[in-house]
Amino acid sequence: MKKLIVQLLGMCCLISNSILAQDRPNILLVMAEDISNDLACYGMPAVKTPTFDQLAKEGIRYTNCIGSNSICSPSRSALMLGVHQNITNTHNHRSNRKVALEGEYTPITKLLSEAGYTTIVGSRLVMKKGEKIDCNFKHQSTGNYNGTTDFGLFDAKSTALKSDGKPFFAQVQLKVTHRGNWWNDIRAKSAHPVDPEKVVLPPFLADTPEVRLDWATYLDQIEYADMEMKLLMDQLKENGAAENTVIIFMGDNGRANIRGKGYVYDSGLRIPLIIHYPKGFKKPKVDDQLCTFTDISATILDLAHITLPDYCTGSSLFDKEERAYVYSARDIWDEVKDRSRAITTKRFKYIKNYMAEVPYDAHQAYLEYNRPAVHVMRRLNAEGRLNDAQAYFFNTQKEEEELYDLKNDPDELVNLAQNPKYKKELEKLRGYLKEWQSTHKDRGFDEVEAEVAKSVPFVKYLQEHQPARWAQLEEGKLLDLSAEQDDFTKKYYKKKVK
Ligand SMILES: [Ca+2]
Repeated sequence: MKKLIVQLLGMCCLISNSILAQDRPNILLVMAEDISNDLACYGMPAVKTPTFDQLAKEGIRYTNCIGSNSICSPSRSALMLGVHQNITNTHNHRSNRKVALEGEYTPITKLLSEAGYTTIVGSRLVMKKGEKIDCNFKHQSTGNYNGTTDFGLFDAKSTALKSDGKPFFAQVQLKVTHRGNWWNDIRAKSAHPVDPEKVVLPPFLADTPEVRLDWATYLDQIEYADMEMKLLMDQLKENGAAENTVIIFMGDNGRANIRGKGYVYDSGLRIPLIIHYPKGFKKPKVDDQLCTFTDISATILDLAHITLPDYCTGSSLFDKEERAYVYSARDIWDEVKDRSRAITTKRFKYIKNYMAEVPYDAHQAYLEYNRPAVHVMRRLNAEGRLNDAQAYFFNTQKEEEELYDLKNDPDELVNLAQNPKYKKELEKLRGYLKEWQSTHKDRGFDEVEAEVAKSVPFVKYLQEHQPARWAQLEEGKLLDLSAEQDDFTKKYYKKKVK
C-alpha cells in the first residue's frame, strides 16, 4: 500500500509539474569563457557588442557579479549545484571526475528535469557546439541521474531551442573567448578587427605593441561571441520562443591575462551578467546588487518555480535580501598548488593568501603559452622598465593580506591592509572570512598532495625541442600551439585526475 501511495503521489507530482510547466519560461543560459566585464555595455572601449548591448538595454545588467572561483571547473561546479564549490569538494580544478557527489547535493539540471523541463547542453549554432560542462564530480553529459549508478546531467545535446509542450533549460558555452588556436584566425577573418591603437589597457599591464595586439585579439573574440549570441536569439525568434525565454548571459571567470583567470583580483573574479526576459521584465535596469554563481543557480530554480533546497548557499536575484559579501577561493590549478581566499563587498576587497610564498608569476605551463603579456613584461621587469603597478606581479612572493577600496581603486593597485586608517574595514572583512569558515567546512584546507602534479614537462619540452617557438612566445606572440597543448594536456590530466 505504501508503495502504491508513493507511486500515486509521484504521478500527481508529474501531472502537476507538467501543468505548471506550461506556465514556466524557457531558460537559456549562455556562458562565455574567460571574459571580464569587457563588453561595450560595461564601458570597454574599442569593442563592438551590439547584441549584448541590446540584451542589457532591454533586460537587467548586473555590475557586481563576483565568481566564487576564477577558473572554469570550480565555478561551474558551484553553478551546477547551487552550493559553493569549497563545501562540496569540487574546488580543485579538474579533480574528482570519478568521485560521485557526497550527501544530498543534486545538480540543478536534475531538479529542472523533475519539474518538467527538457534540459539541453550546447547548440550547433556556436563554435565547437558549446557542450562543455566541466564539473568536478562524477558526471556524464546526457542520460539519467541518480548520483549512484547514473550520472547524466542533461537530456539532450545541441538540439534546437524550441519548446515541444515542455519548457526547456539550455546551457550553451561560448568557447571562442577561451584562449585557443583559433584566436589569430578569428582576428584575420574579422571584417572589423579591433584597432590596437584604440584599446585601453589596465594600468597593471605594460603598454607595448605586443600587449595591445593581444588585447585587441581578445576583443575580436568577444565580437565573435556577440555574433553567436545573435544566432541563438534568431533561432528563438524563428521558433516562436523569444518572448517566453529568459536569457541569462554570463562569463564563467575573468579574462586569461595577468591578474585575471586564476587570481582573486577583480580581473579574475568579476564577470558580466545580463538577464533578459521580454515577457517578464517590463522595466530594464542596471542592478548593482552583489551576487555570485550560486545566486544564479537559485535564480534559475526560482524562474522554474522550484523550491530551493536547504543546502544551497545562494538566493534568487529577485529576492529582496542582498548578500553582504562573496566568499571566493583559489585552490589547485594544474601543477600549481595555491590557496587564496577573497571577501568582496560592494566597496572593498579583502584577500588572504594562505600560501604567500607562491608568487603571482608562478610559471604555470598553461599560462606560459596563453599569456603573451607575461613574457613581454618579464623581460621589461628584468630590464627595470616597469612601473610599480606593473612590476608588482613579479614580486617573489604575495602579500599575506591585501585590502582594496574598489570604489576609489578599481584596479586594486593600493594595498590598504597595513594602513591604520582602514583598520576597521580590515577587521570587518576578516570577520566575514571567519564567519564563512566557521559556518562551512572549507574543503580547500583538506590535504590533497596526491592531486598535484610533480612536474610539468611541456615548457621544458618546448625550450629544448622547439627553441624557435619558445623564442616566439618570449617575444609576446600568440602562437598556434594546439597540437602540443592537446597532447600535453591529455597526458598530463591522465596522470592527475583520480
Ligand atoms: Ca573559463
